[in-house]
Formats: sequence, C-alpha cells, structure tokens
Amino acid sequence: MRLEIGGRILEGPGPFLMGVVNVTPDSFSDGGRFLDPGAAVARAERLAAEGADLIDLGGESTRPGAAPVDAAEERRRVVPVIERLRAAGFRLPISVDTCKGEGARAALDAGAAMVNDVLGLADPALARAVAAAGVPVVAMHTRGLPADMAARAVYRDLLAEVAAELRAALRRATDAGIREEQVILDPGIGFAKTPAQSLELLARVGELRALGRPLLVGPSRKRFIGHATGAAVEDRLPGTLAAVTACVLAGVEVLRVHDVAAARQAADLAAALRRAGGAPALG
Ligand code: HH2
Repeated sequence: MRLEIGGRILEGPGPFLMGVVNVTPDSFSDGGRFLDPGAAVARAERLAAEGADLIDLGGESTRPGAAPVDAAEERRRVVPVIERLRAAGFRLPISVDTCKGEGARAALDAGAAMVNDVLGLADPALARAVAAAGVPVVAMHTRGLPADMAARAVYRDLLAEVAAELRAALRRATDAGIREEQVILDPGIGFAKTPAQSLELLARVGELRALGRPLLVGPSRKRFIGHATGAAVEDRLPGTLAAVTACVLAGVEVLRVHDVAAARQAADLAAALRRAGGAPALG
C-alpha cells in the first residue's frame, strides 16, 4: 500500500502499527488513563518510541453501550493533544478516531492527518470534511450505534455481508469526493459482531483482500479474546499478539493496537514468516 499522511509516506506491504491513545474517561481497557492532555502526549511519544507508524487519538469510547459524547466535548478532549503534539514536533502522523463531521474538521484544522471513522462514513459531513482536506480515511464496518450494535449482530453470510457493507462505505466515500486510493477498510472486530463472529472474521480476513483496498484490523484486548481464552481485559496481550500474527499472515497491512512494543515484534515476525513462506507480495 502507499498512503501519504501528513507529509509522511507509508509505503510497502507493512505491517504498519497504529498506536491507540484514548483521551476518554470510559474506554473499555484504558478509560481515564490518558484524559489529561499531558498524559495523552506522553503516551503518544511512548508509542512512537516503541515503533508505532501512526497514532490514533480518540475522544469518544465506542464500547458497547458507551454514553455518546457531543462534538464540543470531543473537541475539548482531542484538539489540545493534537496542538501540543504538533508544537512539540511530534514526528508521526496523527489519526483522529471520530464519527462526527464536526469532530473530524476540528481535528484536521488542528493538524490531524487522517480520520478513523468507526461508523464507515455514515455522516455525510464527515465524508465532506475528509474530501475537502484530501486526507486518508479508515472506513470501519459496523451496524447501528454502540448503543444498539449488539442487537444487530445477525448475519446469514457474515463474510459476504461485511464485504458488501464495506463496499457500500467505499462508495459513500467516493460519492463524497474522497479518492478511492485514500480509503482503508476495516471489518470492525467487536462492532455489531458476537465474539464468535469476530473470530470467524479474523480467521477469514484474507478474503477481504478481494475488496482491493488496504485492510486495517483492531483486535487489541477485545472481548473475543476473553471469549476464546477466559482472559480478563488486562490479561489479553498474549491473545492480542496471536490475533496480530494471524492478521499479518493473512495479508492485513495495518494493525490498531494499544501495546505497540509487543505488537511490533509479533507483526515483524509474522511478516518475516510470510516472506519465508513465499507468500505473494502485497500491493
Ligand atoms: N476499535 C475501537 C475503537 N476504534 N477503530 C477502528 N478502525 N477499528 C477498530 O477495531 C476500533 C476502532 C475500540 O477500541 P478502544 O479504542 O480501545 O476502546 P474504546 O472504543 O472503548 O475507546
């Protein structure tokens, strides 16, 4: 894949790591730890030192049933962190994890270089903001909102329906004027998926390469790991690394993770295994 993000170019087969910084009181695994802007900046710098390729800053938790946050509060959480990182000469591109047009615009104005949208461009204002800024965007698959997504995890053919709905998100992007080359697709592990459905998606994620766009997957610390192993949320690093390995072996280019140093080693080893096994090069 080749993406130009904020003056930097991510080029090659990856695996690229997106390090998570949640500026929220209620994220499922790290809520409240980085709500203070200084703590969020320090976290981003640490993830950069650990080998992240880009940082994903989020001001709203998307865990099932999370309370919605209005755009003003989201801005108040995220913008000061972007401004401080930019002022400190932070070297990595900053992605903003938002599903609101207003949130995206404010973050892009402050210096974010990419938008990560867990609602797959459902808000036309977000798509317009991305198109106007000419930045890359992650379009993730989900159904409904965090409040009702669990009830919508009903599929007759999981892979086919997720693929079709990702194609529709890609079309929403291009209809809004976003260039197809700027879109990364994400199957949305844990979003409108039961743990068993998340496992199936991960096991078959390579099939989504047929969509013709780079793939991003966010397995980090999620419930499907607890479901398969019994591990509590704070003990899911080994399971996360197994999922990262599986994704890289299947050809996923970008992994969204909290624990960058460990994921870096797992992803690099999996990439070396892929090459050693003679897997075809990724586009
Ligand atoms: N997962 C979460 C948030 N944003 N974005 C993409 N593209 N893909 C994902 O799988 C994804 C995402 C959930 O994780 P986290 O940010 O740790 O939790 P919370 O939403 O509770 O803040």
